[in-house]
Amino acid sequence: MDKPVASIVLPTFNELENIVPLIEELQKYVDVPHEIIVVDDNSPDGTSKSVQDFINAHPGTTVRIETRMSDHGLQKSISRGIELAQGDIICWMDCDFSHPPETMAVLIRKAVSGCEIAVASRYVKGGSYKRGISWFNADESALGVILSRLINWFIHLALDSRFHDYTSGFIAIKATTLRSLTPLYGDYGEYFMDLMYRAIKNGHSFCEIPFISPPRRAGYSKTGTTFRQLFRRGKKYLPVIWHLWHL
Ligand SMILES: Nc1nc2c(ncn2[C@@H]2O[C@H](COP(=O)(O)OP(=O)(O)O)[C@@H](O)[C@H]2O)c(=O)[nH]1
Ligand SMILES: [Mg+2]
Repeated sequence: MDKPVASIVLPTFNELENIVPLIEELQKYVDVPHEIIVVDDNSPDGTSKSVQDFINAHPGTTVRIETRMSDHGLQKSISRGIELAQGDIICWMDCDFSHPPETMAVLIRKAVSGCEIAVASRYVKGGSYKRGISWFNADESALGVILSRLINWFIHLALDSRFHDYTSGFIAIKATTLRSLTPLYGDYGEYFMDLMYRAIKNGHSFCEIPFISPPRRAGYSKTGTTFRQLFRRGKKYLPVIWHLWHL
């Protein structure tokens, strides 16, 4: 294929039941020439093999699989996808259907029409969560939603209040802009806060698209949903906020 307009990076760890349906839905909704780069951290559930089987069954497909055998991690996987990406617009999202594929198509359309950094947001008018039922231990628990809101509210006040969803991780960004802001720093959700704050501080423009985040469709959250797991994750944000505050 000619150079793709958009490169969609899909970081996965144990997303066997979600990844091929997600690829198929992205192909249905995204209406510009694009490539899809799955970056899998050698998931024990066979995520990489299922993508390889999909590629074998679709000769000429623009889907690629990159299986990382060591040095695992979400941000490192996204960074590897960025290195491989050939499009003028680079995108990434979670692969559990909590980030709807039709919203990715909207982000790409925004980026194509000139928005430098298009981010899908739960915290602008029209955005929200579809709640899980239980407070504790259920996937996408209400507790997790409340802690995410609290973290975002705090970051929003402490850093730049023009931007709303600092832990979104659902983005389509002009490749030249992104490459001026890499390497990414941070391990899990913090990298996104760091990226967006530096982007805004450096004068890059952005637009925020509301989306409603449903619970993951299948499989398990890697963050965890108990108070202890969420607290352990949330506490990693504090030193990053402190660092960014002093930039
Ligand atoms: N490659 C890679 N992907 C990861 C890793 N951890 C999580 N992911 C992916 O990152 C996305 C968000 O993870 P998820 O488990 O839904 O976390 P949560 O939304 O915070 O509960 C999903 O696409 C995961 O498959 C990792 O260590 N490596
Ligand atoms: Mg998730």
